[in-house]
Amino acid sequence: MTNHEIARIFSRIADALEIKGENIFRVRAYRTAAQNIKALARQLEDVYRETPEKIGQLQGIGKDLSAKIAELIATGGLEYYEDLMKEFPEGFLSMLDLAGLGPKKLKKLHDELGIDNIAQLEKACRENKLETLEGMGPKTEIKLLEAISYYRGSEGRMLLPEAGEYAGQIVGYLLSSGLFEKVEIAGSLRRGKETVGDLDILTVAKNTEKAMDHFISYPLVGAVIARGTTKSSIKIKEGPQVDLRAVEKKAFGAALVYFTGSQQHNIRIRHLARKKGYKVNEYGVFSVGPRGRERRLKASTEEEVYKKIGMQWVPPELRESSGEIEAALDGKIPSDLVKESDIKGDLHLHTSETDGRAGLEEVMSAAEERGYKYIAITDHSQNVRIANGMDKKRLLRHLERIRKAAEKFKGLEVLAGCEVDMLENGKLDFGDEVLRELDIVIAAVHSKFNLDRKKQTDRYLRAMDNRFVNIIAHPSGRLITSRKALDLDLEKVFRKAAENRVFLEVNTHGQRIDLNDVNCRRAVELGAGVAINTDAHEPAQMDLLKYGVITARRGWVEKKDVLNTYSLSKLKKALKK
Ligand code: DGT
Ligand code: CA
Ligand code: CA
Repeated sequence: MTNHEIARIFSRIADALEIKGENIFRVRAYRTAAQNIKALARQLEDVYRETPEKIGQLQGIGKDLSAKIAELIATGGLEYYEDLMKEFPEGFLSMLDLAGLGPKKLKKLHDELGIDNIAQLEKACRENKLETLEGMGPKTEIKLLEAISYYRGSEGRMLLPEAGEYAGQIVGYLLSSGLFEKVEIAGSLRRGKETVGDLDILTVAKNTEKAMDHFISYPLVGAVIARGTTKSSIKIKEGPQVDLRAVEKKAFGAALVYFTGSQQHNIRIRHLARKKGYKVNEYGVFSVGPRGRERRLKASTEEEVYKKIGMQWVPPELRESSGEIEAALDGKIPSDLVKESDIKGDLHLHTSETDGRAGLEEVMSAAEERGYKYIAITDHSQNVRIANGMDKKRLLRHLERIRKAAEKFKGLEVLAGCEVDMLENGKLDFGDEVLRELDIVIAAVHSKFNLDRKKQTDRYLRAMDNRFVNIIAHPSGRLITSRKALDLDLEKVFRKAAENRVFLEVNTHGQRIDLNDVNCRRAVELGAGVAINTDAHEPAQMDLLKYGVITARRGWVEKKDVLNTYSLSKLKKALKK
């Protein structure tokens, strides 16, 4: 059971207790525990298997909750949770996944309109029934309808980091058995898509029967969907389906190309191969002689497969049939796509001064541990009240503290910055006399998401005309499962960014991945640069950087396009415009 799943169950329990009107301290205990668990760097399952007592010593997790964690890990379920869920109609609590719908509102909708599931909620919104309730109006209905359509679009798919976590655990489990010669992730996860339907794992097994038995005995299995000698599928309890295939070593490269996809990419590869007299499928590469006689060629690596077809190897992130085939045939695959090891620091980090959960020194040592050359501390400005934003006085004091704390960290340059709110009219939350005190300024939208296209675009353009602005945080404003992008003319924003040397963020926090892959590609095409940041609110979230890197790669972004690959001196020059 992953930390994600445990956290999700705890936060569901908190929701359920809150709806039932139970003691607020109990509700809070579950919520805090869920947050803490999500932020942990290590998997609780591993901690538990090594030293079970340690579970009880985790911050904010008392006796009762640690016993529940132990039950979840040991049995894959939790009786208390299952009983609690039985008190609600089927599908009732999943409405909480809709943006803008918390336990309080949900209770009201249930008590006053008898709404039990998403379909009923949708109907009630369309019939304008919510307007009869206090505190809700036409805007609530529009927002909820939007949220419902987003929820539907992503239903049954995981966010990329969640998929990565599941995959990491199961790959570890497979490798530790010693039954496999090779284990490789394929499918949409290998391509780095922002949402992933199911997991695909390709292997070479030493003994297929034993290997398949080991796979279907994965402790977290909810159901075995199929058990064969070359292919088996399981469904993880409360988790995704996992398809595992075992292939021959000499066909591994061909199989990896096939199962990595995308399907469109594969179709084109097969077509090109045929024109050259080859046949390519999941079983290998074959030369097709006269009278259709086939001879199997060696295809143990992907490189061999692409080479046979007369093209360059294509990085998995580019395999979406969006120009990579032509580029590979011409030898024009970008040679220096950004990679994780190019990143020299994270330029968007929060601390407990505003809504982060770690103190300055904790964040700095986490950065040092990751081997970063520099970071930026960028807490919120006053306009973001719910995030405990700082007014001018607090900000100036905070800057002083940042610089003081940084003295202890010799090999790490700490930039004292701020995530400054873009007000509705495009003015920034602080005047130039304050901004000039900052080493780095990130401008961001946290309110007025619904301005019309012209107003929203002008707001961005104006903010970017401020010469102190270095980075635009999460530019599109979307949240993958719950909020659509702002109505914004991104072409204009990207052009302005290029002109004023403002960098556009690829933010990996929560459900953002913003810019997404397509927008990254267009931004860079128009000459703008990007900054890949985690926006971490606790140090463990700094690990999510890799998902920003993979997204940028999907957007054909090269090292030279990324601000936080610069050397420290080049970075400083870029920030002082
Ligand atoms: P997902 O799971 O929806 O996030 O997306 P994928 O790309 O992982 O798709 P999936 O799991 O259905 O299949 C994995 C790969 O296997 C896919 O990317 C390409 C290959 N594949 C599966 N079915 C077909 C097919 O019918 N034709 C072709 N050409 N390739 C296929
Ligand atoms: Ca898949
Ligand atoms: Ca699959």
